[in-house]
Amino acid sequence: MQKTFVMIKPDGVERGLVGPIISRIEAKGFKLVGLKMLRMSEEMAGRHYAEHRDKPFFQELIDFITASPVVAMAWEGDGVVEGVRRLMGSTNPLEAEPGTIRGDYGIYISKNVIHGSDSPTSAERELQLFFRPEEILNYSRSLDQWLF
Ligand code: D4T
Repeated sequence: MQKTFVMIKPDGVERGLVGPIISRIEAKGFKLVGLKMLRMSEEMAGRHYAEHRDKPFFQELIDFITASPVVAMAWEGDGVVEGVRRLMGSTNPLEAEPGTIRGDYGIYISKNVIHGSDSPTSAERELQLFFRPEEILNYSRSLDQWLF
């Protein structure tokens, strides 16, 4: 079954949006298989956002993501990578559709509340960065027959 990495960013944590965001992904039917809260180090943030190292917004991004704790999660389900991206909405919250997480909860691209892997390959890399193998759980829910 496909897995993806999702992170509630420091703005989402400090604004008390952890519960509402998790509720939306749970209500969709995806399965939570890993969860932790942590404060990212500069080194870890640099690895997570390595593809943006040469962008003008890189240092601002690192300062923001390390400023306060984040909630890191592993979610599972058929099509979960694309499914979570659609629940999140566009990167720029002002362009994200109302009804999406960023569309409902954000204004600025630099404070867009949530991260979700953009491909199965990124998901694998990001899950490995945040979780040890034994921290991602394998279990079945009695309602899986209605969702999967
Ligand atoms: P993340 O990776 O946070 O889920 O965002 P996206 O996948 O939707 O978008 P991204 O990789 O293009 O951007 C990563 C991260 O950088 C911030 N950002 C982006 C920013 O502060 N200024 C900018 O101009 C851009 C393009 C927001 C998300």
